[in-house]
Amino acid sequence: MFNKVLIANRGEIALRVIRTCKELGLKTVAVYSEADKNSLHVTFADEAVCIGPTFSKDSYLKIPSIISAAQITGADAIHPGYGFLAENASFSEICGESNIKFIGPSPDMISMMGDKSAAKDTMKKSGVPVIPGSDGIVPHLQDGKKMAQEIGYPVIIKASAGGGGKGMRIVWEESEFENAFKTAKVEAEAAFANGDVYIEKFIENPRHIEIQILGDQFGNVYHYGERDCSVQRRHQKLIEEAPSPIIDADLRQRMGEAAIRGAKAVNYEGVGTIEFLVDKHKNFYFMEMNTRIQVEHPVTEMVYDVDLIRQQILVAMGKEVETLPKEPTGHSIEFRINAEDPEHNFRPSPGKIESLHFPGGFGVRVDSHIYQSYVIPPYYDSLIAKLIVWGKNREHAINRAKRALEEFTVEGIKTTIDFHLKVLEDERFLSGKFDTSFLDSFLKNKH
Ligand code: MV4
Repeated sequence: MFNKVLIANRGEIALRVIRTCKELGLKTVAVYSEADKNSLHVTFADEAVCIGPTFSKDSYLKIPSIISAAQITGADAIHPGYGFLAENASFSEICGESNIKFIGPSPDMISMMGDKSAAKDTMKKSGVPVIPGSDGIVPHLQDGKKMAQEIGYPVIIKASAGGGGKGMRIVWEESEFENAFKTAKVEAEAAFANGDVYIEKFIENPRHIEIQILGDQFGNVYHYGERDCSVQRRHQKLIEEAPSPIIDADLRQRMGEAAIRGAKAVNYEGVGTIEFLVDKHKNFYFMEMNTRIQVEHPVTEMVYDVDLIRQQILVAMGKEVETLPKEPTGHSIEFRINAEDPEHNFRPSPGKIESLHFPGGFGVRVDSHIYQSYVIPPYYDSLIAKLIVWGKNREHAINRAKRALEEFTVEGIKTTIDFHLKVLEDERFLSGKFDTSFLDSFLKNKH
């Protein structure tokens, strides 16, 4: 058990966690960088500690400062949110050694899932479908070439320490293999200090579908259906929804069962996400597992009527899951409102919010840390708000999203609000027939 939670994060997720902590009767401690002294998470937490200068590496990523902040305030648990230290095995380990409950997985679990090749191997061994490819990492060029020929082109070379799209190379034919293999290794070494790569069949135009799971300390693992995250640009998700327009009850059950099988095989505890690629024949394949709460968790919350952060904290306390999954009800869509200029390649648009109005009404949720006159600093993530709508069905949710986006006013900076309204006019989005290539072609045609 614990009584006081330090939130090792900033922005909307810090607020999101503080809200649930308050509802659980837990005391909260915010940490902040010098650039964030006027942030809402600082205002809304019971206590706040400045942990260092502006740059993340000197503050939100500085483990000794965060542990000290917990010790000074008597916080006996740390919630890492997403990003920053959420999937840092050393941080999880140091929390444990400092007698602070890390609200997230063990260091070993984080390390294993962070090693994409090892994670895939574990899933395969537990009976989860994986993308055909090399068994583990491929150290030598010649073996890789042979492997690729066996798999059949196109193939994709992935950095084992990568994930989220970093250090990937698609190879369409054998003549390109040598160059791709070498550059992939060099890039992986430069980016992750680990040049290990593995090879897979390249699945063309897949959908990105992820299953939300939740495990407790008694070995129970539940799944809360899927989220469709196919609307992305450069591996940055912009729109997510639940349920997926292409998943029926039968496929949901099969993907859910596969995810649970994988999670049980590693005794997974807490919230986690199993990412799958789904091909045009609706075959699904394990891609990666994320051992954190995700940005897009609210769409699952809306259709499963569950507070996932609350469940995450309860299971970290050693309690049983309160809200067991039933069938999803209605449809939910999340729109990421970023301080970016879609007219100029989504370049960051930090600065002062001169005027602000949040949409409201039935079925509309806004998770955000911004307020009128707040100055968005240029140093961190550009996410300034998440608009989450719920409707009785997809069409209802889309109509509600249109009116909510029209109500949403942010002046002083550029945002993705109008961009989302344009996507909501696109026939492919409206029909639900889109894949991970949708946004690129949408942007090519219209802008
Ligand atoms: C793939 C793939 C096709 N085939 N693997 C992108 C993020 C990283 N986690 C893995 N990714 C992909 N892996 C095989 N074997 C296509 C992608 C991919 C992608 C996946 C999900 C969402 C958007 C994407 C955009 C480009 C590539």
